[in-house]
Amino acid sequence: MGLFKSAIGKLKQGLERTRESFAAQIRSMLVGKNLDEALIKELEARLIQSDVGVHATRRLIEGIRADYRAGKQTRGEHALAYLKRELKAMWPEADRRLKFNETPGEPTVILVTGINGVGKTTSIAKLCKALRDEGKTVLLGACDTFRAGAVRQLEIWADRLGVEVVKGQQGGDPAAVAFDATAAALSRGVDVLILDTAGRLHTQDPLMRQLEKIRAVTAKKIPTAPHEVLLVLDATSGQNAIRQAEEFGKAAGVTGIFLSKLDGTARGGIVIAVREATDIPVKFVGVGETPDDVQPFDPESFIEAMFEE
Ligand SMILES: Nc1nc2c(ncn2[C@@H]2O[C@H](COP(=O)(O)OP(=O)(O)OP(=O)(O)O)[C@@H](O)[C@H]2O)c(=O)[nH]1
Ligand SMILES: [Mg+2]
Repeated sequence: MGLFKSAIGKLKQGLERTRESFAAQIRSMLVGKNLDEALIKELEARLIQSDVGVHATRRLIEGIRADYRAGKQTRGEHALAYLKRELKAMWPEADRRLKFNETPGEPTVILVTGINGVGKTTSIAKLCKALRDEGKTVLLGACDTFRAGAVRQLEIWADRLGVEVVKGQQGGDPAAVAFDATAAALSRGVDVLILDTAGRLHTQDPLMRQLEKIRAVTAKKIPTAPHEVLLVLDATSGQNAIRQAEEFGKAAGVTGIFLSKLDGTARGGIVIAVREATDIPVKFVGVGETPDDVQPFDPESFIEAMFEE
């Protein structure tokens, strides 16, 4: 996909816990067994218990059962191969790419949102590093004026990564910072502006309106902005993450998901449930706490890494 090198080793490491619990159990349930109705039922129960979700499970199991009854699948290995193939096919290629501003000379604006503590700021550092590695110039906007220390946290990352930050007053209007940052990105001619925002819940009306205002002020300067609204979801939060994707998707015009903290969870299957519950593509996964710990979400390598022996 051009942007971001895919380091399979890192991804495998990040998915270690998911592989050990979820995928290894499915493997050992299926490998070396004859397929029968009881085994299919057992697989169904296991998939539902995991974060794959009820809908995806039903669809996958119906496919396996139909094949079994038609005599096309007779072994557990057949079901496993089917499962992997179907899972990999759930994500169309095109919508996983980061969208850039196509107007020459204008920056791409990426707005990053999500609830408290999911990894927004860290994920911004990761995106920033990956974009810089691709030779792009990056500017950061510190629109989290709410939490004490938030600006400083972003500045520390910025110093390490060699980029600049546009900031405002602690407690000031985040939309004013977004406006200044967009103006600065335009006048400095940077390629990408990434806006950090304070954590918020979709139920907090004033904060959701504030997000809308941030979007609107960037569009005042650059009519096509923001080009991406990335929702950061914490993979360790399981089904809660699905609700956040649904709610933010409706309220914040989310264009992509950054799924963080995959390394800390056995719940990597959550990507499947997110896909089933929303049309929002997962674009990136976070697999650790350093700026290098980011991967483009690639279903092929993701599912392979998840199910590897
Ligand atoms: N293991 C692991 N930890 C992560 C990952 N991403 C973020 N973190 C950690 O999660 C914690 C919160 O990260 P932040 O980036 O501050 O989260 P935030 O969403 O900006 O938080 P607020 O601004 O307070 O809402 C930090 O300790 C990060 O190091 C990840 O992919 N893996
Ligand atoms: Mg933050």
